[in-house]
Amino acid sequence: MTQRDHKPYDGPAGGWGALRSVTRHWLDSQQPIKNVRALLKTNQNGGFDCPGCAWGDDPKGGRIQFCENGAKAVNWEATSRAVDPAFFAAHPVSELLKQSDHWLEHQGRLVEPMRYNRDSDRYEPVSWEQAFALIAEHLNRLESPDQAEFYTSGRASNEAAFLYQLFVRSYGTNNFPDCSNMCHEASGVALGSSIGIGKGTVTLEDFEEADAIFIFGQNPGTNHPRMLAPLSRAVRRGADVACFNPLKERGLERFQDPQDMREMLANDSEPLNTAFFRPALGGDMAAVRGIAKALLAWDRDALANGKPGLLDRDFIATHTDGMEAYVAAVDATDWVDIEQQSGLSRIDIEHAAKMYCRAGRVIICWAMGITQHRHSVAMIQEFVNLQLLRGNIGKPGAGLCPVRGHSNVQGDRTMGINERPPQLLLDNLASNFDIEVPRHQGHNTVEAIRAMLDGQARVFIALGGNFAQATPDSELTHDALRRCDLTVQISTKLNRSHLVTGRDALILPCLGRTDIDRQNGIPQAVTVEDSFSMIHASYGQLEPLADTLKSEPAIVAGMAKATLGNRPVDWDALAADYRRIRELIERTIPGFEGMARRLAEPGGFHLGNSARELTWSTAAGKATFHAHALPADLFDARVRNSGQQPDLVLQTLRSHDQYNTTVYSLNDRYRGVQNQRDVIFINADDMARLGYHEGDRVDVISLWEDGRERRIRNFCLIPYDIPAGQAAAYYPETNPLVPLDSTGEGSFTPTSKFIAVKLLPATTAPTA
Ligand SMILES: Nc1nc2c(c(=O)[nH]1)N[C@H]1C(S)=C(S)[C@@H](COP(=O)(O)OP(=O)(O)OC[C@H]3O[C@@H](n4cnc5c(=O)[nH]c(N)nc54)[C@H](O)[C@@H]3O)O[C@H]1N2
Ligand SMILES: Nc1nc2c(c(=O)[nH]1)N[C@H]1C(S)=C(S)[C@@H](COP(=O)(O)OP(=O)(O)OC[C@H]3O[C@@H](n4cnc5c(=O)[nH]c(N)nc54)[C@H](O)[C@@H]3O)O[C@H]1N2
Ligand SMILES: [Mo]
Repeated sequence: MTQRDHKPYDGPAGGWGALRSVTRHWLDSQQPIKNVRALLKTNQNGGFDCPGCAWGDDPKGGRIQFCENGAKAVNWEATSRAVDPAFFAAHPVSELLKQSDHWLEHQGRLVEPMRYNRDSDRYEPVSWEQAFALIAEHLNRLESPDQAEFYTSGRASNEAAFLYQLFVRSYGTNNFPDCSNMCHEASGVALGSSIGIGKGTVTLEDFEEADAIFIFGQNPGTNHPRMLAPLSRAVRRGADVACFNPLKERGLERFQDPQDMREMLANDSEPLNTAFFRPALGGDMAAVRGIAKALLAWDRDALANGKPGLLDRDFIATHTDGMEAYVAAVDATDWVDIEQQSGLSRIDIEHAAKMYCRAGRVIICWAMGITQHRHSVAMIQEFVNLQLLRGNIGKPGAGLCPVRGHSNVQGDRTMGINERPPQLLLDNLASNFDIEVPRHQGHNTVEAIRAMLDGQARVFIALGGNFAQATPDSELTHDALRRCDLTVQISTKLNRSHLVTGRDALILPCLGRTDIDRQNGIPQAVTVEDSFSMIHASYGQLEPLADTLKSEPAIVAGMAKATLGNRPVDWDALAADYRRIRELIERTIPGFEGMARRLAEPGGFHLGNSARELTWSTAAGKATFHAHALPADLFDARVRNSGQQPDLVLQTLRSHDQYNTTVYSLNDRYRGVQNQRDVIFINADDMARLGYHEGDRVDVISLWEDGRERRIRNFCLIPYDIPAGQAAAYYPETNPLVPLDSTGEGSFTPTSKFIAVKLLPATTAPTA
């Protein structure tokens, strides 16, 4: 095994390092030639949608449309290694549980349906019919449909998601815990209440027209590499880019476009940022409040001196509600509190405010550094407040851009994967399908875990994802899954969720985005929606690894038919031709009228966005200012009630070589980490203050009032350029530390970017 190592990385993001890394993953897939051909079809018309992130495709098409990490995602899915019945016969589950997440997924693709046998502690082959019958038997035995939980991860296509929600609602529940509960939920909640639609208002073209782009809590060099191209173009044409991130993430600093050969050969890297601000964790709301405070003060000065003001008063008068209360809240916020909570000086904030004000058109982007906090909803509402002051919504080159994670997480919501479904959707379902739809709210992810723990929920079915690892409070969550009568995982690859089983458990192997999906011999298209509300078709390109695999729509149809018979639709007929599913989507989901025709357009079609069109579906009928005071304390009272003082606040993030719980390798190139993931990034002064040295091994515990011990063991301290008082470490290894009840106010999202922790000397020897 190669040496563990850490040394600072001084190359650019992208560039030759990215090409080298892609090549390695190509070879590792064991079918490099096939995959090169497939990669050239990534995000192309007639090709497949990259199973990586939800960034949009270049509307002009052409050229290469994948990035280093997209290539990793494709090579990871399209491998010739198979996890077959012989593999399961050789490995009891208790033995597999000892393996790392990386090892498990690296074994290859799941190929046959398997059922867990408690006596042999092994998964054994089962036919698809028997598997569906077992699911139906369990579901039909429950006293209430609300005793089942139906999880979705954001790779499921629109067709699979639509069918799934139709099945689950016909069965009788809205229990749709979803990966987006852990992801951009706060964005949906905040935007819904502020502008009447829970989605971003910009399109990819807007990035070409913005005068300034503000990026909060996002690491695009790793997680949305294709975003770096529009950013680098923006900088080159003179737009400002302001980054708010406690870590100087490489992709936000310097970037080399591997798709641009001239740049590569000249070995030039584009200095990306025009300004970099390093806030305290959870401090962005205070920072934005500061920008608004400076803006309002300058506006008053200008007016007092007979100059034009800085606010867009026409826009405010015509389109907004609640500005007076908001201005009063800003006036009532002291600079002392703003500086203290944001961790930024007034001078820095005023510098950001100048960049903001001199731009006629501003886009604000954000991701998990914003959404995974206790006050995320208020924080995102503050982004909207600021944009409303300058009319920066609904005009070209300006708007709000929550940068989504999974490639179809936004589409799944649009299709109705929602534990709090809009009335309109329920009405449409009831009338189109003549069913009694459940009207009461269902469980989100955290509520689902509680329900399983309490014995209220007995069956857990997952359409993709890795529930056991992606969720908070791992020990409790694993306990919750183990209490179920039945757990079902519809998956492409082996992961820990298959090993943390209910009394009965099934693995149902499915086709992935790269696989050709034939029904009755005819290749099917599926559709997806990106971060910019563009809907387009995706066609798999590679022969499936085994003919025992089924598509997600076929699996959903199989479960539905076994459970409900031909009620309320002919499930087999729908799964036999996805155009029939799309006809139902057209009739049920607003915005999809004429879907079949509009899909034929190159690049697909835009769903439309009411806020972009200056129509406000809010309670007030206008875009709404929300006037919050800054949080009195960033720490939850339940941390304070633990009776202990935290040493540090920990954020959990992604390495460059992982996709959520999928760990491609143990390296993190841009942060200079090699062959290890059990590390804590810490400021050198904090390390000294706490009495540790570089390379020391520690246990980490988190603080919460319930007194339960949440601990991760034997992590290595890496001194890092990180603001004092903060630490960072990789997800999912850190999920045992996130208390289940530590969630965002109004969003219920686990606060994965703000965990109060203490370090203790390690109690066990290193594992590897
Ligand atoms: N290759 C790859 N691509 C992916 C994924 C992947 O795992 N791998 N995951 C996909 C998914 S589902 C998602 S949701 C996205 C995630 O995309 P990101 O949100 O970029 O993912 P994280 O690694 O969680 O990075 C969070 C960033 O926010 C910063 N941050 C943390 N706390 C704060 C804070 O309080 N304030 C500010 N200003 N910054 C903060 C961190 O330093 C880090 O740079 O990426 C998607 N794309
Ligand atoms: N501490 C901490 N926790 C977090 C986060 C964090 O930043 N910090 N981030 C949160 C976020 S943003 C998210 S989105 C969640 C992610 O949560 P999930 O979406 O549940 O997790 P993934 O790791 O993306 O799921 C990987 C698994 O999906 C399966 N899979 C892959 N492709 C397909 C497919 O096409 N079809 C099917 N059916 N299965 C497939 C494979 O078996 C693979 O093992 O995690 C959340 N948890
Ligand atoms: Mo996500």
